[in-house]
Amino acid sequence: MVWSSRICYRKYGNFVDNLRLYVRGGSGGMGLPRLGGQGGKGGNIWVTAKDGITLKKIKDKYPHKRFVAGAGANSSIRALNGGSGEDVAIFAPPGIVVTTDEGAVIGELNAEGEKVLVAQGGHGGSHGSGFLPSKGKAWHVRLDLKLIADVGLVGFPNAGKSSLLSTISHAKPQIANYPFTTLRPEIGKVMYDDYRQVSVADLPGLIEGAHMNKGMGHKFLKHVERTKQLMFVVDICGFQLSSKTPFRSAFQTVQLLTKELELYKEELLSKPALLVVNKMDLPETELLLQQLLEQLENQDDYKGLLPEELVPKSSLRFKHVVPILRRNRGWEWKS
Ligand SMILES: Nc1nc2c(ncn2[C@@H]2O[C@H](COP(=O)(O)OP(=O)(O)OP(=O)(O)O)[C@@H](O)[C@H]2O)c(=O)[nH]1
Ligand SMILES: [Mg+2]
Repeated sequence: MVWSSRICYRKYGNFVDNLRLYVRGGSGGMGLPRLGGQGGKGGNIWVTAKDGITLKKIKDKYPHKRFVAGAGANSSIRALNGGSGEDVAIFAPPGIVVTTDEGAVIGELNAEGEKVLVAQGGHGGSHGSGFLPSKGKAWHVRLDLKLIADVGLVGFPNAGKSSLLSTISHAKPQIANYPFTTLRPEIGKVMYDDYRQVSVADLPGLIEGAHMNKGMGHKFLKHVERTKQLMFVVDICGFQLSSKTPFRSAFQTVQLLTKELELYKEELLSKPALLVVNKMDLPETELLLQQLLEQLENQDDYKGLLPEELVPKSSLRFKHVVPILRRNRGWEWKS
């Protein structure tokens, strides 16, 4: 690998893929021994799946990360049965697993509306408990975004994502010279000599307007959300979906991919990213590569290459830019 780190780099780490919260169910209310009155039950705490929420939003909105449900009312002469304490709902994105601090699974949220009880309220005091209430459950829980893979391949159709995965792992994705060959994610495991493993998700190609559900749209972008790092793959010769759509150069495809991620969820751009420049074995690509590197280093100077509304607000800075080429058998890092 030769072309490492020519381009330098924003700070990463804004993307939140897990969160630790303190939750406490409400205490029960006191019973009333004299009249046999029952105290109210303490409120529960639920984690409820809601689209459009991210773990980062929860963190920003509740920096203390502490949730306490309402206490049950004491039994009184006027209200022998004390009222229940108020429940608390913590809204979280679908696609998370809720665990204890030790990692035991409490529940999973896969679709909007599903909910998991994370802290039960205490019982109200009653005859059975000598009219003394109990406290609510108090502990830490974790919300973990379910990652489909460590690395997600992000690129326009036909860029060579599946080809790359088939070379670096044992996965056998379908490869063909037409767009939208890959219709669903496929995971390949890359094993290093020291037995470390990295999982790489081959994802369906992305097109302009994906954030508005064009092409594979949301389905695709949702998977990008569930990877730790992004690996952009671009065809050095550029991309044209059809004769009716404009031709896009490699640099423009990088900008457009960035824009689609930005429009879908800006947070995605804070993941560490790598750029693979593919098909460097094709003729006259050396010059195109030089041009691409120049454009990546001075992105602001080349904003005018796309209509303003298609240019990302801030450019993505890649940790590495890696040109690769295909030789007779397999792929090689360009050297
Ligand atoms: N010359 C050359 N062709 C390549 C290279 N990598 C991939 N291809 C060809 O490009 C075409 C598309 O490859 P795929 O791997 O299917 O592309 P993809 O990005 O997975 O495409 P979608 O699944 O449609 O998004 C195939 O015909 C590949 O043989 C390369 O490094 N050099
Ligand atoms: Mg593919």
